[in-house]
Formats: sequence, structure tokens, C-alpha cells
Amino acid sequence: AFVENLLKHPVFLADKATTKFIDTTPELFQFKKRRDRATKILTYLADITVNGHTETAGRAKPAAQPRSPVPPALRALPAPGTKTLLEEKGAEAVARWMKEQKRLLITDTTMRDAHQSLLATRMRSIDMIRVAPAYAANLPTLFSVECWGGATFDVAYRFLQECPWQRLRDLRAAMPNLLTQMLLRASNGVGYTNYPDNVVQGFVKQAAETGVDVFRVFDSLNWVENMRVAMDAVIESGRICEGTICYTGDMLDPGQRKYTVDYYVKMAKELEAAGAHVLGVKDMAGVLKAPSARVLFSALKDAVDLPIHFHTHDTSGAAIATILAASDAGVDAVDAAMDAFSGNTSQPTMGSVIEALRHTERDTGLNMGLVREISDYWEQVRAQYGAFETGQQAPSSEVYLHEMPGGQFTNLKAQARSLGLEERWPEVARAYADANQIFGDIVKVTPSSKVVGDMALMMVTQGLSRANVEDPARDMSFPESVVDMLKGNLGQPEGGWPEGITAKVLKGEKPSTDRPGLHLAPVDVEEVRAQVIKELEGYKIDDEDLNGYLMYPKVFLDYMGRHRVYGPVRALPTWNFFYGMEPGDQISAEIDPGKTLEIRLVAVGETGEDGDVKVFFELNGQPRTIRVPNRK
Ligand code: BTN
Ligand code: 3PY
Ligand code: ZN
Repeated sequence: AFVENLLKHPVFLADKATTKFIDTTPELFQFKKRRDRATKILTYLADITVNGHTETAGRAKPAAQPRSPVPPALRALPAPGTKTLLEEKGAEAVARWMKEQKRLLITDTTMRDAHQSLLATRMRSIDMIRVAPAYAANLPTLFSVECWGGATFDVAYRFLQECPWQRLRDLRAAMPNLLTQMLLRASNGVGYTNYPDNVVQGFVKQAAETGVDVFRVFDSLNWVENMRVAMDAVIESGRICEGTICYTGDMLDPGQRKYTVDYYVKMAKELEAAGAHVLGVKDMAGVLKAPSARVLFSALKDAVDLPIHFHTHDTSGAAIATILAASDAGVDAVDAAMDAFSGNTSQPTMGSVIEALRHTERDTGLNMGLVREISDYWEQVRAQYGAFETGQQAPSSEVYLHEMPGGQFTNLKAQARSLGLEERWPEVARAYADANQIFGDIVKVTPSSKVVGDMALMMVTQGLSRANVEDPARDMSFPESVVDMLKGNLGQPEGGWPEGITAKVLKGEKPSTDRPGLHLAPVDVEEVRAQVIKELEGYKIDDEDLNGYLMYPKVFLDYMGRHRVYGPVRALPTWNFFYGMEPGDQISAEIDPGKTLEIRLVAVGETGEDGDVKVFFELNGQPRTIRVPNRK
């Protein structure tokens, strides 16, 4: 109903142009539209100033910053980097080049996994785009910058009121010499469910066009069969396909039945045969221990001819040891986060990796002074997001018990808290481990990790043990996600789904063992476009918008509805986006390149009898009054 109302709203109907459309079509730029967008931004600021932001309500409020975070000075013109090589010589040449490097190559994950794992994915584009030129100019020898995909896609629309495609386009433009990298959940796209093949293909094509260079493709059950559609689409696009193994369990445990070194070697060979340019090893929980890493990377190096890129999380506090072991064993590239966004559930600390390898054969060659400057910027950025800090104070070896991915660990804790289970977290951790065993010991990463989390929360809230759940005589209903997974809709795990629990959950219905995409009819994309245009009362959506809708129909429409009312709020400084303004505050918002609104909040009036508040601004020196309802 909210969207329906917005769609009939006069402000909405009056303006059919998105920011993006105007950005790319300057001849359409007219005074009227400019004024409209300014009014929308003022409406947003007035609303947040009066009512607060729902996402930060009741959470710790950081001290107001005297100024927005200041990025470091640019030390040089962007020197040719890995992106230059990709453009000139292609994906295979990049792979060959990686293998020829003695130094350990570094990917910076600050703009994707680090804030996904530490701040519930809430980092806004403006904070990334401002520092991107410093990456290009000061750190041209980075391997890549992971800045897109995973959970960032829907969070951008859903919580940050911004277009994820625009973020990608802006970052790509600001770092012309560096490879951009995304995380792609294979047939699950950037969502939680299998999409029809042509939706996955269309999404990859669009991502490559808008600006992704390296696609890290994984499947949440390590089922290569279910990765081919996405991998083929990446290869077809001319970009770099990083076919990825998800690491799980304890490889050196003599009791390990599934996830042995032979298992990983076999999967690596399958990925090589499927056309991967780079082999990714994704330790999403951070459970790969240093001694295992030595064995694993040596074996993988022997088994395949691909460069190997290692991703881990520092949840246990022991990830640096694993990285050094991987480096000794010849891994070609590793992920790290800038210091201010590193450690705990995030990636290991970049500065520490650089220092640990200095004056060795594998010296990264990165300049610590310049890395520190960028990390100092990130520290100022992080200070603005205090509302989303998880409060995790220390490393957690508990991760070896439950094997939760970095992003899920803190998220599930918050979920448990909201269910009143805060004190019973150790039970949740234990139940998660038990739920994993109920499903036969599976790879746990989005979306399979969410299913295990749902099951664990059900077990704790209903006081069910593993034996209770597995007892065929005890009737119970299961979370929808569990039913869906055991029907085969996420694909097949190593060794198949356990028969007992499958029969109990599906109540005799026969599960599918085919690749889920095999049974999903292709979407008629042009028909969907026509439908969405109709739903948006004639507003023409472009291919990026359409791909957003195909991944997340409702989230996208809600975003569009708000966009019509609030305009390009991505241009607002982060503090004001979340907390509004105080009387006397003055801020700038660059709504188009070179087109800046100077906004001053003069005063906030009393609430009138109609329940509205008048908020008095100066916009570029001219008085402007905005009325918003007081919803408090
Ligand atoms: C509503 O919640 O129905 C009103 C819409 C307010 C949403 C805008 S856009 C994102 C931001 N978050 C808020 O708490 N308010 C604004
Ligand atoms: C994601 O899928 O978003 C992940 O980060 C998995 O580790
Ligand atoms: Zn990760």
C-alpha cells in the first residue's frame, strides 16, 4: 500500500526522471527538474530531522563530525594497473601475469566484505567514491578492489536508498587502472534463491557492462554443476572468471569424511575444466587453519595450472597465520581489508600482511605510508556508522564450532537478540552446529547458511534437540527455507541430502536432484519491462533498473517509490543522511558533477494542528520552507 500511495503522489507523478537519466542526458537538464530534485532532498532532510531515520532509531548515535571524512591527497596520476592489462591483453593474460609475480598480490575488500561483515553492509556509496581516486593514484599495484556484489546489492536499494548500479559506475570511473571485483552467488545471483538461467546471464552481462572486471563465482553447496551458467556468462563477457571453492570443516581432522584435500583438489580440477581463469578459495567463516593451508595450497598448486586467490575472515584472530602459510605454499593473491575495517568477522589487516612479508621473497611492494593514509580516511568513515557496529569486542574461536560465515555471525547474533535469545547465544551456536549435521554437514554460505540459521533459531526457540528434529515419530513444521532447500531448490550437496530428514520435511514429496535452473522457465524480459513500466505509470526503466527488479522485485519498486519522493539522497553526507541537521548546520550536496546544493537549516517550527512541522532552510542562499508530518 505504501508503494501504491507513493505512485499516486503528485510529487511522484510530476517527475519522471531519475538522477541517473539526468546524469547521462545533460540536454534534458532544466531548471524545473533541478528545483524538483532540490525540493525532494530538502523533504528528506526535513523528514529525518523531525522524525529520525528508522534504521538508526534506538541505536548508539556517534558524535557529529565537524566535517565529512577527508580522503588523502593524490600522489601521482593513476599508473597503469591490472585493469590496464585486462583491457590490453585479456583475461588469460591477467591469469598468466598473476602466476609470474613473485610478490603476493593483494585485493582490498573494504568496500564490500569488510563493511558487510562489520557494519551490516551499511556503507554508503559517497564514502567509497570519495576515496576511490586515491586508490587509483596511490595504490596502482593493488590486484583488485572488491567493491560490489554479495549483500551490497539489495542493501543499497533497501536501506541506503541508492542505486547499486550507479555506485558501480562511479567507482569504475574513479579507478580506471584497477580491477573492480564482485562476489556472485552463481545461479543465486546476488539474491537468496535460484534464478532462471537467462536472468543470471542478463545480470552478469549488465554487471560487466557497468563495470565489474573480476567475478568471484561460488555456489553455496560447492556444486560446480550449478556454477556453469554464471561462469560461462562471465567468460563470454570477456571479464575475469574466478571459479571458487568454499572451504569448510577441518581438513586435517582424521574423522573428516567429506571435506578432505582430495575433495578440494577434485573441485579445483572441475573448475579449471569449466573454464575458470583464476581459482578462488573462499574461507567465508575463517576456519582454514595455517597447517591446513600449507597442505591445501600446495596440493591445489600441483593439481591445477590456475593462479589461486585466497579469501578468509579473521573471526578467530588467527587469519594472518593462515595467510602467511598460504603465501609460503605459493598462493598468488589474498584478500585483506584496510586496517580501520579489518579484523574480527572482517578480513585480516592489510597493513599487517604487508609488514609481515616485507623484505621477504613475497614482499607485496605496497607503500605502507600510502596505505595508512587511506586507512586513516576509513577510520573517519567508520566513526559515522556507529549505529551499525555489532559490538563484537574480541576474536572468537567459537567459529570452529559453528562455522558461521563472517557476515552471518554478527547478523544472527542480532537476530537472536531481537528474539529475546541474547543470553542464550551459546545454545544458538550449538544448535547451528547441530542443524548443520542434520542436513548432512553442508557448506554454509549465502544462501545455505541462512537455512541453517533458520533451523538453529527454530530449534532454540522450540527447545528441540537434534534427536527431536530427526525423530520420524515427532511431528513438526519446518521453516519455509528448509523445505525449499530439501526439495532440491538450492541444488545438491556433496553426498546428497540425508534421506531421513528429507522424507520428514517433505512429508513424502519427492525431491528434485536436477540443477534447479533446468526447471525454471526463462523470463520474458521485455514483457517484465512493460509490466514494470505500467506499474510505474509510464516511467521508463533502463536495463540496470530491470536487472535490479528481476533480482528483487519488491525491494526495487519500494526504492523507486521513495526515490520519487526523496530524490538523489545519495549525495547527502552520511551523518546528515542518518541524523538530519541541527539549526545552523550548513552542508553541500553535489547532485550532479559540478552541480552542488548549499543547504542551511535555519529553524524547525512547532508542530501545527494538522500534525505538520514547517522546516525552514536556505537553499543556495534562498529561503525555502518544507512541511513534513510529525510522525513521532
Ligand atoms: C515510511 O516508512 O513509510 C516513510 C518513508 C520514509 C523512508 C525514507 S527513505 C529511507 C529513510 N529511512 C527512514 O527512516 N526514512 C527515510
Ligand atoms: C555473500 O554471499 O554475501 C558472502 O559474503 C558470502 O560469504
Ligand atoms: Zn567473505
